[in-house]
Formats: sequence, structure tokens, C-alpha cells
Amino acid sequence: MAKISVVIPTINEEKTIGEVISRIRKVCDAEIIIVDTDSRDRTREIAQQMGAKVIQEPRRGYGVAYKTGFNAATGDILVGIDGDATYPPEIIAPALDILELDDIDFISCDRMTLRTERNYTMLHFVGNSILNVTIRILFKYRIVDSQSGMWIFRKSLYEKMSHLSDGMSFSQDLKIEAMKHGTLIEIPVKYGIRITKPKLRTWNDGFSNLFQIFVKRVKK
Ligand SMILES: Nc1nc2c(ncn2[C@@H]2O[C@H](COP(=O)(O)OP(=O)(O)OP(=O)(O)O)[C@@H](O)[C@H]2O)c(=O)[nH]1
Ligand SMILES: [Mg+2]
Repeated sequence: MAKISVVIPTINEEKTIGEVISRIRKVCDAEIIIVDTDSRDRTREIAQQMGAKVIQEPRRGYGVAYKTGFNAATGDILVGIDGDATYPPEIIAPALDILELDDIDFISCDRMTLRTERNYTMLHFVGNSILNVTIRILFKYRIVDSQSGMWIFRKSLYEKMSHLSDGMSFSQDLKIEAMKHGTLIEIPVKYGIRITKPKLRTWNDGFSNLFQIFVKRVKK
């Protein structure tokens, strides 16, 4: 059995982090690593009490947090998931089977196929679609949800990746690198509704991510 490491970046996710950890535990035996940046609530305390490893990362940035977590992970399979209980941890179990059966390197959880107006706004959908089309034009990679923040993939693939951004565009960079160095498939998941304050700033991060696709194309 392959060893699994789940990395969860967090800032102030005390309302949901416990639920995310316990749902992961129900479906797989994994090393759970929380990478926390200056939470002012009980996020770190709850994670620690529930047996997760807690790393404090003072440098702000979604990509920074993931790089710190994945570098500390000891598993052969890496999983990334938000701490806000919007992605379904239950998908980890079938995803691990698909990874083995189909000999895939990277599975990304697609929120678009099963989206509803309640869990994914039209604004986000249009923004995501523009980013997907840009990736398709610049890299010739076809992707349904380039901004998904839940993935299940092999550490051996992660080790081949380079130029991963420190910010929110880490997510699209990870998928572009995965398609460059291995096989990526997307599986549809039912996305939940965030009950707490998002860190994502729709307009700023949307335009920044669009710009970062061009930056990545130049660095390729
Ligand atoms: N450590 C750390 N965690 C972060 C940082 N930015 C965001 N996060 C966490 O990363 C995860 C994703 O951030 P979200 O705010 O949920 O971003 P999102 O999923 O794109 O946006 P929503 O759809 O609104 O949830 C959450 O668990 C955040 O707490 C950061 O700079 N450092
Ligand atoms: Mg989220």
C-alpha cells in the first residue's frame, strides 16, 4: 500500500478544519499536514488535537504554503485540499483506485461538470472558463477546471515540476506542470458552499492568474 500525505493550507479555518480532518480519516489512513499562516483562531490547536502535523509558515501565499507542505510530506501519494470543507475528502478513496488502475500520475477534482448556481457563481464560472481557454491556446492542454484546489497525485511527478508560483496561481501551475511531465485526468466532484470568509479575491486573483499563465508560458 502506498503511503498518502494530505496537505491542507490554512488561515483561520477553525469552523471547518475539524470536519475536513475527520472526513479524511474516515476514508484513508494518511499523514495529515496542516500548513498554517498566522491563524488568529483555534485552527492549529484543533488540528494538533486531532493528530495532524502542524507546520507554521509565516510567509503569506497559497503556493508558499503548499510547497512547504509537500516538501515536508513523506508519502508516495500527495493530496491537496482546502481547509474550508468545500471539497469532498471522500473522493480520495476512489481517486487512489483510479490512479493505480489507470496508471495515472495526477487527478484533479473538477467542480465545473456538477456545478450549480448555488455552489459556483456565474462570475467565477466565466472567469474560470477564460483561464481554461487561455491555457488551451498557450499550452495546447485541455482542462475543465484549471482553478480546482483539490488534487491526488504521485510525489514522483511533483519532483519533476518547476516554476510553481507562490500565490493563488500555484493551482494552475501545478496542473500545467502535471500535463507537461505526466498524465492528468479530471474527475467531477460535488463542490460545497463556503460557510466562512474566502481568502480568494475574485477580481484581483482572477486577473493575476490570467497574467501568470502568460508568465508561465514564457518560462516554459
Ligand atoms: N497557509 C496559508 N493558507 C492559505 C493562504 N491563502 C489561502 N489559504 C488557505 O488555502 C485554502 C484555499 O483558500 P480559499 O480562500 O478557500 O480559496 P478558494 O478555494 O480559491 O476560494 P473559495 O472558493 O472562496 O473558497 C484555504 O484552506 C485557506 O485557508 C496563505 O497565504 N497561506
Ligand atoms: Mg476554498
